[in-house]
Amino acid sequence: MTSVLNLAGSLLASSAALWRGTNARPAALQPAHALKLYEMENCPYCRLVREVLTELDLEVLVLPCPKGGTRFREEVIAAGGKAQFPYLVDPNTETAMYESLDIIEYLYQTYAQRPAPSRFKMSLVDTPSSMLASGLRLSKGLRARPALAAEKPLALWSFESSPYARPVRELLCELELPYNLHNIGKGQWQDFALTKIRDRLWPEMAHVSANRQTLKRRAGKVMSPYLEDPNTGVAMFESADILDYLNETYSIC
Ligand SMILES: N[C@@H](CCC(=O)N[C@@H](CS)C(=O)NCC(=O)O)C(=O)O
Repeated sequence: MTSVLNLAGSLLASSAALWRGTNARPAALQPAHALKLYEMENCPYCRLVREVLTELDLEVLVLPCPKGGTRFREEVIAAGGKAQFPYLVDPNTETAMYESLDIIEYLYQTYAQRPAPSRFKMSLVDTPSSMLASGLRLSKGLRARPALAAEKPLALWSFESSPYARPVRELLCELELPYNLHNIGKGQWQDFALTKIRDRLWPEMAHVSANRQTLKRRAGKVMSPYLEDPNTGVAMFESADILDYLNETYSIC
């Protein structure tokens, strides 16, 4: 099992962030090519952007830039002039930008065709609560650790507030492993039931979210996190198994 303390801390962090990044109301448009997000897992501003990516159900390639990282930080400095995160690149519109609130506004304007959350609320409620969530995770998901590079990006199926997925994202960040993030935010009330119970009660249930449907087809059930590694052919559920796999395969300390 993922250590109980780690999981309890992750649960507290999701609560501190007021469980934003749980529900999905898909954007009206989907980007033809995945967005790219340069970020650090435990950066409070990056969390705000990831919450919106879950809420809008947008596909994104995450390029982890932990402190001391050497793989993707230079790309941001070369493109934007400074090492500041989050940094979003949208290949569909040839747009690139810093600043979490600008990125959120851009995502709503471009893909959701509905208003973004008010800047007032974002500044007074969302940002401080995201800072509290980061404080609770201390240095997890913030500093680079020596690791082998992955030739191809991994794929992670999760939603932002998932307490089990957070430790996996933290490790992916520390190991600077890029990954395609397939958001599986909750789109209907049955999604709040535990996977086993839901599958027993409604075995034929049609998921409303496209990513949930795809995950069910690919892996037989919908549960967060689910990791696929195209470099080794490995695919697995269970956060503790995923953490062991990533450490054994990529960590070199
Ligand atoms: N106002 C910016 C603040 C972003 C920011 O301060 N990010 C920190 C991480 S939390 C950063 O990039 N620090 C530079 C570094 O870690 O190298 C936003 O909302 O995006």
